[in-house]
Amino acid sequence: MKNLLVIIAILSLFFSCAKENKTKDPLYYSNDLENTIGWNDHASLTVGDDAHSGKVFSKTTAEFPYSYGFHRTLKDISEKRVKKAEFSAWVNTSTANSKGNLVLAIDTANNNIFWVGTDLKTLNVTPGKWFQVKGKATLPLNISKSADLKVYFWNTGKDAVLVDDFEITFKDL
Ligand SMILES: [Ca+2]
Repeated sequence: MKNLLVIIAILSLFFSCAKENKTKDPLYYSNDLENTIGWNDHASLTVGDDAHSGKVFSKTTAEFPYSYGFHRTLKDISEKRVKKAEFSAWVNTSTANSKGNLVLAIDTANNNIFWVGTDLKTLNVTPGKWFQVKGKATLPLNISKSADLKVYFWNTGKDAVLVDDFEITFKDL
């Protein structure tokens, strides 16, 4: 019994360290949107009991199709070249006809130069139930480091889609 307790203590220490290391990784970003209210003026931010985490989520609609999201210049993400990205968000559709993509886009001042989207229609979606949407991207090597990388949900339908709990992990060269 005593040995078992020691093993449990060691394991819990290991897992708490693993989590801490992840949040300290400069190439890892997460946002549960809980601390955005009052500090970020984004029309989609909504307070309600139906969030995936806490009380705050991003509600996309035909009127406000773009969710709250990530936006950073490539050179500020890493001094080296950003090579890969894995991104995810939790999504809750209101109907079976809800449409949209979880998007990673890279834009210069005037143009979109790279775009990857995970389309809801490729997933087995149950309306009213939170599920995690994931995407992956390998970035082209010839893009300017002053371009902006964005991750967001784009609602392309007529019905509301709720979004919460973003995670992004970059890999650099
Ligand atoms: Ca939340």
